[in-house]
Amino acid sequence: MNELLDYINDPDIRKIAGKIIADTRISPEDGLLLFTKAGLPLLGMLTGIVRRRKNNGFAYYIRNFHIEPTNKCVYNCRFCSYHKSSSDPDSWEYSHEQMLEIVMKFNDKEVSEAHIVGGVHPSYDLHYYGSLIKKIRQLRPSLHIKAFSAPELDYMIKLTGMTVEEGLYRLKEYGLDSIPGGGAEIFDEKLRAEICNEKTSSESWLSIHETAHKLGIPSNATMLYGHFETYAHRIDHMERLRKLQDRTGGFNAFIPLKFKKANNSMSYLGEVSIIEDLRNYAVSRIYLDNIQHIKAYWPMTGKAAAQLSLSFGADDLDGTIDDTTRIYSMAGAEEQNPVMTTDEICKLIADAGFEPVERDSLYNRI
Ligand code: V47
Ligand code: SF4
Repeated sequence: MNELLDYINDPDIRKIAGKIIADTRISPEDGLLLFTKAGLPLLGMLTGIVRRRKNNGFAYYIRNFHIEPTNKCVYNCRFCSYHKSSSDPDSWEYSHEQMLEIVMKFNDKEVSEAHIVGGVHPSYDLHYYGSLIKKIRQLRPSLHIKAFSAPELDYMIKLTGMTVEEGLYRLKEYGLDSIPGGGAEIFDEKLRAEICNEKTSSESWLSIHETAHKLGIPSNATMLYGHFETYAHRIDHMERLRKLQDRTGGFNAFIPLKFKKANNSMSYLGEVSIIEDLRNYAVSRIYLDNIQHIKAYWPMTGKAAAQLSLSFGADDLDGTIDDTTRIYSMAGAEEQNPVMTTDEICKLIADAGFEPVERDSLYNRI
């Protein structure tokens, strides 16, 4: 392994590579240097070491489906292609019955997770969503319910007049199992004010996840990249997550979300290249040494890029999805009807040189 160090000319990068090989935590300054000075081939080798150490040659997937209760949203994030105002003819809001019908469509299918997220609806409170979860649980008791991003939770809990702790406790009683990673965007306050001024602050996002972890509700974390942010903003974002994870250990996975340009008011920015995506996966895998899994969400990346990301730190491709999400197709993703059979997902993983492992929501092998 030390031979690898002999080929690195830059003394700063050689020192950081030494730390990575020795399994020593890298600093924010090191993270920034990796982003700015390390070439992609070297990042691939270094992240390969970390990935093997953490997840061997395994690549995980899950049989899941999404429910998107509504695309009506009280907020107006500039990057979002999904939300609509209540008066918009393209807006929707499903009744409980309609959402239970979606669950029943999977009656004869082996699915282990329902992922429920949508817009922040102006009038749906915690009890509206809590009773939905309870009905889903009655219908399919073994299903893991991963639901509601921190901004949705923040709003529905406030509407009900509870504290975050009371609200999350109540939702857990209703049957909530875990929380997805959405709404984190980018934590830098100045940048956040430019792209999603109105919604849940970075401090609140982190505090909602910390409270959830303390109540025994695990969660995921995301980062929206490829817009106005600098590498320093990305490192700052990951540093805040790494610190929280040191305290709680409650994050299961980190999911980098690349800004997609279609149908939103930041379209003029365009999209970053796949090289940038791979660099970002690699540095994330190295930096977030206390988060076990890095997810490449294939409905967003496309199948080929997700496959490639497995060699740059990602170890999880999310799931079969079964054409139940619109968030990324509305933002211009190439997968307009995201669906993959388990055979397809396994082949995709095996073709990339990894061993497919079906998992449950908590990454237990099925
Ligand atoms: O928070 C919205 C993002 C997120 C765009 O936890 C956009 O397993 C790119 O969080 N370009 C919601 N991104 C999706 C999400 C998620 C997805 C998959 C798995 C999990 C998980 C969580 O989508 C939002 C926002 O960051 N988003 N618009 C866009 N134009
Ligand atoms: Fe609403 Fe979420 Fe879209 Fe923001 S990203 S406008 S909170 S649906």
